[in-house]
Formats: sequence, C-alpha cells, structure tokens
Amino acid sequence: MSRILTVAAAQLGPIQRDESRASAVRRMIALMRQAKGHGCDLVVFPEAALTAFFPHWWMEDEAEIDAYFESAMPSNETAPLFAEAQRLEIGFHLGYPELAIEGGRKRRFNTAILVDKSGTIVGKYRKIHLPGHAEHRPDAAYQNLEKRYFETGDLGWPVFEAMGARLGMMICNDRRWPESYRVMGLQGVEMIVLGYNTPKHNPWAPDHDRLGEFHNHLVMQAGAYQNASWVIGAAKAGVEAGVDQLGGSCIIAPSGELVAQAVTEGDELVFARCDLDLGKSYSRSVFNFAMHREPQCYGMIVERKGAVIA
Ligand code: CDT
Repeated sequence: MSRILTVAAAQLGPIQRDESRASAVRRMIALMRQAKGHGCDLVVFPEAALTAFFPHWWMEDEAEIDAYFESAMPSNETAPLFAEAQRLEIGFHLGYPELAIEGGRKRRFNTAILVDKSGTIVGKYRKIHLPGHAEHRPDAAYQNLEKRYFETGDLGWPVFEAMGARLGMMICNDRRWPESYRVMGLQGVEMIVLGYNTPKHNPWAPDHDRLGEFHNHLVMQAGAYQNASWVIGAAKAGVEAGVDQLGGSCIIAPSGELVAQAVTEGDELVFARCDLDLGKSYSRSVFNFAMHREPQCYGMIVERKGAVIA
C-alpha cells in the first residue's frame, strides 16, 4: 500500500512594511483553507512569513529590531493560524524570526517549525547558513543583514516523525548547500520542507541575476535526487519593500523531477500527492548510502571551512 502525503507549498506575495501580522495570518489561513479543499495533509509557508523581510534594511534601535521577532509561538497574532489548522486537521510549516531568552541572554534566530494536525509544534529548526553581511552597506540596492540580526542555528538538522512521514526542515540559503540535505539524508528523511526570500538581483554578483530561477530549482532538484527525498519550497515572492523576489514555489520528487510549480508572484498554492515510498528506489540502489558512501574519504568536509589552494 502506498504512503501518500498530500502537500501544498503556500507561496505568499509580498508583505509590505506596514502590513500587520494579523493580515499576513489572514492570507495564510485563506491558503490553508484552499489546501484543505484539495485534500492536503500539510501546508508549507515561507521563511519569515509574518512580516516583510527586514534583513534587507539597516536598523540600530533594539526595540525596532525586536518588533520583527516572535518571543512566543503561538502568540496572540499567530494563534488563529494554529486554531484553524487544528479545526481543519491540517499540518503546517512556518518560518519566523525567533527571539529567545536562553542562559540569561537574548538570542535571535531565523527559525521554522513543524506543526501537526492537532495544532501541536512537533519540530523546530534554526537556520544554519546565514547569507550576506553584518556591516552597514548603505550604497547597495538593498542590504542582506542576516549575519547582523541572527545567530547561526544551534539545533542541527533533526528529522521528525510526524504525519506518518520522516520530515526535515531547512531555510532558504540552506538549500544551496549539499551538507544541509545530506545530514538529513543520513537520517532517512523522506520529505524536506523549506521557505525562502530570494532577491532577483544580487548586488554583489549581478552576473547571477539572469540565473536566479534556474539556481533556485537546480539546488532543490539536486538535493532531492541525491538524498532520495521529496523537497517542498515555498517563496515569499514579488516586490516587497522595494526588493523584487523570486517566486517558483515548487514540489520536487525524489527523482529530482519538478512535479508542480507556482506561475505567479502572489499568494498561490501548489500541491501534489507525494508517495513517501518513491525515494526507496533511489535509496536502495544508486544512493544506497550504507553500500556506496566512503566517509573515510570525506574528512575534509568537516575539518576545513574554506578552500585552501596548495
Ligand atoms: N533569505 C535568504 O537566505 N536569501 C538568500 C539570498 C542570497 S543572495 C541574494 C538565498 O540564498 O536565497
């Protein structure tokens, strides 16, 4: 008997700086209802899905920065999303900036959670690959200040048993790094879910601009195939606070094939019936890790950070 998880990538159009969390949550609930109407078990929302993507601009005032973070989940503003998920009996994945007090100090992470059909948080991930820079670059078309506003995630890439599947999470820039997928592949992940905010223009490498959509799908398709896993990517797309962001939200099979993809840059649902056993053909043959990996030859991957040219 096949194991089907019907999954939606819930792409969001832009959230402008003056849009409230309550409004963003209303948009997400509308997509969640659509997903339920299509028989979905799980709906995947983007990275930092409750506000505009503030790492694109410089802030110094602590209170102003903190206002973009969630110190409780659910909170008063996000509770309706949890309540609706519970009512509809649908799971969801949500990205949000997290403010935590740990060891007596304030910590800020770019976080995502997995919520099951009862509205319970069953998994948490804190983004590990933070792109961009920490210093003020006022002359750039926009800034990419994740290294200023967030700490590197400290939870690794756990895999969670939920909704009858082995599920893992990553966030945006993580999808460009093979290590993110492989750590979960080595735990037998069956589906990886992620959200992204990806500008179309890279001020520091403008020669990449024409390839943005290609690179977006390239990395997720490669990660899916090489790790025999489904990959679901949900964008926050369109022109947000002056920054034009990629759409292309998608559902990718363990074969590496694109099964469904968004065709707009607004709020849009794409969904597919995902057979969780589809990856077995790959994990038992060409990517049978136990049979074919040679970890004794891979030491440099964890010992060395940057390339060294002898
Ligand atoms: N949010 C995030 O991680 N965005 C990065 C931007 C990279 S450079 C323009 C990404 O990898 O999509």
